[in-house]
Amino acid sequence: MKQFSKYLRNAVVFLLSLSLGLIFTAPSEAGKFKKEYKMTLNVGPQFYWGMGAQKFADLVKEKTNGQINIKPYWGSSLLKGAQLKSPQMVASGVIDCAYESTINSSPVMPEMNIFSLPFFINNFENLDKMEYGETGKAIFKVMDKKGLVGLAWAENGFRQVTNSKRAIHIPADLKGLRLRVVGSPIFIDTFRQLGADPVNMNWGDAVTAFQQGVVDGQENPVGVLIPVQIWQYHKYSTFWNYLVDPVIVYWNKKQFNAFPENIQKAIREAAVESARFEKALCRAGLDGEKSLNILKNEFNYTMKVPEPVKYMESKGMTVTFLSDAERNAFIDATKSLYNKWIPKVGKDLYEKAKADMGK
Ligand code: X2X
Repeated sequence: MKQFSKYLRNAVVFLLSLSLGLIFTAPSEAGKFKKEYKMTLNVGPQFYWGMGAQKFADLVKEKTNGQINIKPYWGSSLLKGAQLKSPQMVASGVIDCAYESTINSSPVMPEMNIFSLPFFINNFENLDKMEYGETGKAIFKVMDKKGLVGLAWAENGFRQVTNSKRAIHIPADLKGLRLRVVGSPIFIDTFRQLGADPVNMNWGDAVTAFQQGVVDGQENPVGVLIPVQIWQYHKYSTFWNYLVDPVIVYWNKKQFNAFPENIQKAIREAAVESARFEKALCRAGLDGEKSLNILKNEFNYTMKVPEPVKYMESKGMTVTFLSDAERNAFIDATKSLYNKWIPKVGKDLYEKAKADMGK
């Protein structure tokens, strides 16, 4: 009798797990997806942008009931640090998806330089108007032609200059400073125009260059400056919002379009939700209470550095903000770059961006 009830119990457990298995993995779905989807990004998990990418991977897993597993490859490790190669690699399908900066895509898609025109966008409001307006649509179209599906707008942020020599108020203060910049040509053009001595370097090499004092300075947003503890190398920072670096969540087009609709929907939603979180991290303390409240109320997340400027000052940095006159001096000094760069960006796109911003 005892033996029989044990048999019966085992049979019931077996049948139950079989039916559960059938419910959760319909046989037609089995084996349909890769074990791992590779995601590239240029920074590590401790950066705000990296935290957003991790959230994307987590949300995709959750929203697809574990069917789609994304593995982040930090620090452009799949590209051996060559941060400007991500769009080609995702377009060719060697890498499945990316949580990548527009700067890093701009050599392949020159239209992305719209965000790098010096002193063009100025603030978060203008940026949002562009991303969610005609400019954003046009950029996603450009990506589509390259074999990429744009899923959401995240952020690296408005870039601020830091250096070990002096506070920068006017273009003359930049004279002769050796500055590490990203290998996207508009950066070399801009800093040469301003009288500095810019040098191209991948981010992976840049940190070593800061440590060794090979360069005097660099430029990056607070979402990078704080995690990398820039005060260890540079005492001075000028918050000039001279250009902005959005991050786009994107996927190989062929692969994305082959996903069933419910998977596509889940991935899109995860991209948008993670980007909202990530943008709020990057803007926290720079847009009043707005992003801090988004983090608290929507994501139950308390920002570790709610006041980035004060925090950098508390680490011994001198943070400079430009007066209108100082700002105008930079605008005048970089104006001529527009003649060269608007044709590369495309006059149409430039006009769309101006219209989006109401300029
Ligand atoms: O290389 C940079 O400066 C960084 C980390 O901001 C980008 O990837 C564009």
